[in-house]
Amino acid sequence: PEAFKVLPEIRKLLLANENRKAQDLLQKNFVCDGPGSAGANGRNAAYGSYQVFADINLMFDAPETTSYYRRTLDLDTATTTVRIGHSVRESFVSAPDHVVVYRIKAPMGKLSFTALLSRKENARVSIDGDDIIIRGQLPNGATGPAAKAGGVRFEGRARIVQKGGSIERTESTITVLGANEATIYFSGGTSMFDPNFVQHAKTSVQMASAKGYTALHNSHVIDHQKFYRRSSIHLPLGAGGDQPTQKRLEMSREGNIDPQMAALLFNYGRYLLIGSSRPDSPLPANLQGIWADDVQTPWNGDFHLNINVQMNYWLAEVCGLADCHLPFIRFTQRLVTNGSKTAKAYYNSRGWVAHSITNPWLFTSPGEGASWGSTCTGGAWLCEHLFNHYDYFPDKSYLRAVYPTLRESAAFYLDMLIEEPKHHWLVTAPSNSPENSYRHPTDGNLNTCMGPTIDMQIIRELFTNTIRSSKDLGIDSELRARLEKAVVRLAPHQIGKYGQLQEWLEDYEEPEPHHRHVSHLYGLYPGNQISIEGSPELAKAAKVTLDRRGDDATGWSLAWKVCFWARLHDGDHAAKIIQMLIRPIATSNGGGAYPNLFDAHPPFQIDGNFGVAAGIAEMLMQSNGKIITLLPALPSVWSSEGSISGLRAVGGWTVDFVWKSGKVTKYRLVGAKGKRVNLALNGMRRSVAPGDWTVVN
Ligand code: FUC
Repeated sequence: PEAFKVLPEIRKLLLANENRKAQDLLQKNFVCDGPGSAGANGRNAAYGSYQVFADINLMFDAPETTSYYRRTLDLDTATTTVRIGHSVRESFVSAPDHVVVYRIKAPMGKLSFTALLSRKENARVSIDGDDIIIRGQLPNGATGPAAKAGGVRFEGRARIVQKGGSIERTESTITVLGANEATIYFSGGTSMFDPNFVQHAKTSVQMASAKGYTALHNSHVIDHQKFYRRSSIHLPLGAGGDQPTQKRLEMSREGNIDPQMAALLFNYGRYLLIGSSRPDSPLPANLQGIWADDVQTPWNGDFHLNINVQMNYWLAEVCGLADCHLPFIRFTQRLVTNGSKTAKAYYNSRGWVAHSITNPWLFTSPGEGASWGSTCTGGAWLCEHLFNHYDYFPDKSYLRAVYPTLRESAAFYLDMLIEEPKHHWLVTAPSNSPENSYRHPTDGNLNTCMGPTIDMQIIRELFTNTIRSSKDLGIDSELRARLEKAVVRLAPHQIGKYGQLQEWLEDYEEPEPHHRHVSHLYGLYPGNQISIEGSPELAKAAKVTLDRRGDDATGWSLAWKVCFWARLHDGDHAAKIIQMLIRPIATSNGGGAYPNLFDAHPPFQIDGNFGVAAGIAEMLMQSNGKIITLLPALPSVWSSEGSISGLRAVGGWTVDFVWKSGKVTKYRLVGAKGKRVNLALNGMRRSVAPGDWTVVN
């Protein structure tokens, strides 16, 4: 709680170029109180771990021996189907009815199985009337008497309704005998956000079983398609389009060109966001979305703030899922209270700050390791999402609600920035370029530094957005004036000795030139500070940086590179990286895809799935508030023909278009009446108003 007392000393050392000593002092003091994320093993610590609720196990009496097996996930109806011989199993998760539904149909009364609920730890199973119940409580990570109260409580129940045959119950299982059909309804909840979770699970199961499979499925499909059908994509058909996904991955590895695989990735990303971040979800999508399959999820299935959780939401606005962005926006607002305490304790600053990791309990301190855990722009990066939501669909009442979060973040940096001695630029100190190290001329390899490029880019954007917000709202002119003075004094982009964009304030050598983080290209994507047209020198330097980093990487890093190459208008390079992102993981040493297309860091991390969907959108359309560009980075293998509809552009536009032989043949822009926007297509520019389809000659 008194870390701020050593802050002057750390800064003094950094200003004197004594970076090793500064880092040593930081390591001792700029860490959290307690075990933090417990070395990414936090399920029994206060930090916790996102975890699987329970498994439903079905043990079949007479498993069919068959050569016919087909398993599908229909993205348009969000329904999975498994056909084994003559039996069919279908399942879906219904948001409107709060249930998991699983139906098995078998011919001629041949269906016999025993169902049970299970969980590795912290749970008990019992029968309550018609239902199997699983309930329990997680530890709270406390020691001594405080441990007794325990942590999150949970309860779920499953009901089975059969047609034909009979049902038998033991103390903890339900057996179906000789049925034609059986449907399992499961609902569960936790005490975390719902004090009535027990009753709600019970009511949901009762109501769902009364409503029945078909009616539930209808409501589910209507609800899902409200989101899913907002955009659609068509890319040229390649060989392999009708093969199972796993086979298509293998064929792609062998060099087969299958452009529709990218269409599938685009749709899958949207599907996953709709499934894991509904407008009313209490939490944003975590490192695995919601698809944890164990009690100790990798990295606790938490929210990493140095790329991961942000990447989860890169597709939200552009793909027409702005309302799925809301859980993340609300979560960011909720960080402010703890973040203000952290700002005081570590920096004696006003405003709020969050560092590299956070969790459902709104952790904002540095992590337990200062080298990775003390990045000080985690919270500011989140603020970009708050502003983007406004930029895509300007709505002043929304801006008014989120503005305090931006203002307080900006206030933090106004207090914490210091002047570096060489150029008198304003810089963060202490900080680091996320997870990467540099070679100090005399002190060896280090992380701790002043003013890494990414910090400067994020703060420049935060200040600019706060200035614009205060203008749009007509408030806070005094703060605005301070921000306007400070923003021009932030350390600028610098080009280093290799022609690369510098990652640090000094042109240090890198011990790991192929490091997965490419933080200093934040300004290229998702930021808008580097562009081919606006800053060609910097765009060139960004390209050198990417070439020096190399193409190969793991999950999210590959997805980020797709976005970078799209912004550099090199569609072929972006397509090449997509090809790497779908390498079957079994044969890849680095990143790739699991047979169900989950992205592999490895292990499974969902950010890459979301990031690549955003990258594909970026290859087809880019917008920055000044101009909308169609087909900025169309790879030659997609150029023969294609179409996309329902993309959203900054300023409240919906964009549909069709192309043939690499040229846009028609487009349609929907936007507010009376508005105009600049549109770039086929090497031309025109100012357009909202309207119906326009054919391009
Ligand atoms: C960041 C990355 C790691 C991993 C973790 C969850 O810290 O550097 O590679 O993705 O988040």
